[in-house]
Amino acid sequence: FAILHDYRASDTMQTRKPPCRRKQDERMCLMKPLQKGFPEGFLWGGAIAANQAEGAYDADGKGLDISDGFPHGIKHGYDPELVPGQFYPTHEAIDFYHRYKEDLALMQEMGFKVFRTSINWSRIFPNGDDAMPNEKGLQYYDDLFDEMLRRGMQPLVTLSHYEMPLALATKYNGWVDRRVIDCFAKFCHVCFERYKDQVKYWMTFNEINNTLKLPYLAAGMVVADDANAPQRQYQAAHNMFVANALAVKACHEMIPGAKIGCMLSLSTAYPNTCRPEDVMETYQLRQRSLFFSDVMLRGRYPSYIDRKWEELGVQVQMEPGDFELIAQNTNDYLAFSYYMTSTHIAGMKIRSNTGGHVGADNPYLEKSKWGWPIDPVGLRFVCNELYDRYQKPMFIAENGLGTADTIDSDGRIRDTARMEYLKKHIEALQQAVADGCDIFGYTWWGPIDIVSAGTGEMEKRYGFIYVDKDNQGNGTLQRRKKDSFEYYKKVIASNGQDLELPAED
Ligand code: BGP
Repeated sequence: FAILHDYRASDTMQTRKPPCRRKQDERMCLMKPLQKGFPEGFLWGGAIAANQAEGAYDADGKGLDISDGFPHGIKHGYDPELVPGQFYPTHEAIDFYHRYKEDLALMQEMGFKVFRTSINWSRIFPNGDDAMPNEKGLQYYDDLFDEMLRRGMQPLVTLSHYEMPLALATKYNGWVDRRVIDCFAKFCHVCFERYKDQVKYWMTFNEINNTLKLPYLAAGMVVADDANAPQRQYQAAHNMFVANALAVKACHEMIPGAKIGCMLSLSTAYPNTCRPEDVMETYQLRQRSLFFSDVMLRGRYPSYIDRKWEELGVQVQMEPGDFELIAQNTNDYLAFSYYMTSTHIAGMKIRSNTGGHVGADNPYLEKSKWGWPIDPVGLRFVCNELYDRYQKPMFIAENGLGTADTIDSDGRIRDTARMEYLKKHIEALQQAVADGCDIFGYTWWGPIDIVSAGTGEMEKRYGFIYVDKDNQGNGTLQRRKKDSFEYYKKVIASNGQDLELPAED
């Protein structure tokens, strides 16, 4: 990546070159100098998803998407019929659709270099398989990306963040059906053509590995879990791999210099004990996730999947040319979300939420108010694990703390826990960079409060900016800075060097 080459060639770096003491050390001198701080040009920013922030769920020709029918978050079942009078959190969300200028001005004030959001597929193709795209939807993102650029932020765009048009999900059972590949390829083509001058950083599917854990959410699979679930999930995964490869190919052909990543949920699990069975099974659990990046970054199916499929009775339908396409069109970088770690005991039921695996408690870790264990060292561990495995540039696309915030009588929001979480995770990231991991950006999840994907709550807040809205939909939608706003601003201004927390008052 250009920015990475730039920083390695910079003067500051050259002055840190280790001295050659002995002749045999000369070989060492050819190695790149140790990266201490964050590289110059590091992309600091924040990330949201269209469906969790925009609202305007039926404005300007938008169709329903898979997130629109859930009163309590998108993992809690599926209902294509909207019930009159029922409150649906995504329908208004924080009205980012109409207020993005005000919100991006605040992001600019914090010094954001990058802003990650998604293009809601159902704004562009309301039914997913329409003959023509919806111009009003296209225009909205045109204006949005222009505004980001005007404010000094690179748009980082997710093409599919839990927003499949509902019509495709019901007609085809989501990604289980190969015909969805053409619909997605057309959507990508339209986006690349329209935004090729504005967007240089792309990613295909948000947390694609959730296809095995939260299949409705990640793959639009409306048919409930049953004995055939693994067959359908792996079939959906293959279809998404083909679609991913087509998107990579089109992106490279249509937008010279653009980078397109894959994106996974890579919060991890440790073995609960040193019992070899726990260790082995935890490793296999990790393979369930890394299977996805193995295919998309290495360009081939890993050998361990044959046995897995045989045990599960899975037979994935593939077409001639699929392997070549996947092999020739691997992603440029690995983006991932990291929230927490859990622990695994051999034989335990595998459960997940939007933060990752939900396993057995780790006595060494504290938990957030929503029960997510807080583990900054785990972030360093995961970065090392992934860089050792792929040697591809990495982007931390989501990391954050969802918690309850209250406004004090003086009008301030003292979100100390959020600042502590941020500080510790940036320190861990800095360690990972010093370990040699090639990391080019970090986007805090939910820099402004948005709707929770997992539970549909507003009051599970991640933001540096508070939004006046509660879980029932009451509130003025007024924005207000929390204490963490100034803190993140300082972190960015110092390129991750000044992490000192403000004195409590
Ligand atoms: C990730 C999703 C995001 C986001 C985040 C936090 O899995 O990519 O969309 O929502 O989790 O989860 P939640 O909103 O449930 O707290």
